[in-house]
Amino acid sequence: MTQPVSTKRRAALAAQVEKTLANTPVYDIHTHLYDPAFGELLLWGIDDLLVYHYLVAEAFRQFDVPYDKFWAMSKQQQADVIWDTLFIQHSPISESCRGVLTTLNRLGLDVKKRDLPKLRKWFAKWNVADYTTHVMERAGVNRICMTNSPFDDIERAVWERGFERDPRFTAALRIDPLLLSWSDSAAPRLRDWGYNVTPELSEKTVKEVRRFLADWTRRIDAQYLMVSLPPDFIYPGNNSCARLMETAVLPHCREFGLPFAMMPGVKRGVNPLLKLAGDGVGLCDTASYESLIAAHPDNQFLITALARENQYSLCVAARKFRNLHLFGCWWFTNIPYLIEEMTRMRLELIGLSVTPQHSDARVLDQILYKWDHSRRLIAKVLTDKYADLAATGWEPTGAEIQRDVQDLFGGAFERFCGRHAARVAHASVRPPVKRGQRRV
Ligand code: RAT
Ligand code: ZN
Repeated sequence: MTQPVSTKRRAALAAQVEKTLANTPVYDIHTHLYDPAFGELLLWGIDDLLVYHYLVAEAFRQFDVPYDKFWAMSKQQQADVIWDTLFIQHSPISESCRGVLTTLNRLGLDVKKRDLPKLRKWFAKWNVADYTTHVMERAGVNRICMTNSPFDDIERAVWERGFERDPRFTAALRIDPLLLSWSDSAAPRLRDWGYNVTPELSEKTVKEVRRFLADWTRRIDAQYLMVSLPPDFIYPGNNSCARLMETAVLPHCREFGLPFAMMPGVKRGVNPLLKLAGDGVGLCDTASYESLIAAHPDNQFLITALARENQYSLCVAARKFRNLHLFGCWWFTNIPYLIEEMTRMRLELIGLSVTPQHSDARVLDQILYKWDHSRRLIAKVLTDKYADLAATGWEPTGAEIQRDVQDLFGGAFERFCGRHAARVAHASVRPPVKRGQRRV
């Protein structure tokens, strides 16, 4: 048997990994944050931290406030009752509650006093531009990918007006309504916006959908397209979602050299009374995703699944398809217990060709806790893996550790995206095929 590394060597490795992780900036590839030019759409500060929907769901378990009464309150009143319920009446040990405290701690605030009005005063002195820089620097995040939906009226108006982009914020084109409620919602909206579509997916309609996707891809400079999918999504399938994917979305992604991100397993509105906090989870059919990916070898796919039980089969799928890149511990899986499990399983099954985490932050300040907690867990798993290598005599060098961490924090993702773009470029410089001749 190989001999485990000495305690001293292990401690040295752990220190080196932790230092490297702490000093390597992250490209946060999926968030709900916005370029500050979007004004009020970019949420930040203590009240937004407290009314985060992850906390809302937990607070409703503890208090008796009727749903409608809670929703009728101002943001500050909601924050007050959540603070009282989850932080004062009980110890705030859930991951979302702990996250608020880590955030405050990383901002240099004293959480011991449990003084909400004083915390509010501290936030009130900031302006959004300085605060964004401050938080990103402290969180060690140098780029943030937004989630951008043309179907959101407030957001769409900002894009249409135009603004100067902050280069730290990249964009992703979110198309849930297009794929999930085509005939009753998306089709009429596209018509209103001047796209000549009908609810039936005729050739002309598909062409117009592609024109819509092209316009928005260019307008926002999308890095990828994305959709969240219900557990019952199946492929192949005779439904508008699968058909639109095949005829419009995937050809569009090929044309523009962009990956298509799928987030399977969300059951929207399990408890509609909880609004944004009311979504649940379900198992997805991994075989359908394998069929979709197998049928489209010239597309690049990003996947993060919501159900814990889907993670293993997705890792196996990723071993089969180089055009599949797994990312993040999404939403309910973003808890230490599962981040550690998923990261360990992914590294053991697919090595470093993965993006182990994204923040999904909805409030800017949350990147402080989400990356603090994840860095700690990724460090733990990586240290174990390097110690296993060292036990064979393969001593990882500082430069190798640095390279690996850069890959995990955005490098592998960018290479994956670039690989497709390179293929598109390669395809476009191929000499045209003469009539009657077959492309080989
Ligand atoms: O994690 C969340 O905040 C969820 O509400 C969802 O937005 C999810 O991340 C999504 O992108 O659909
Ligand atoms: Zn999200």
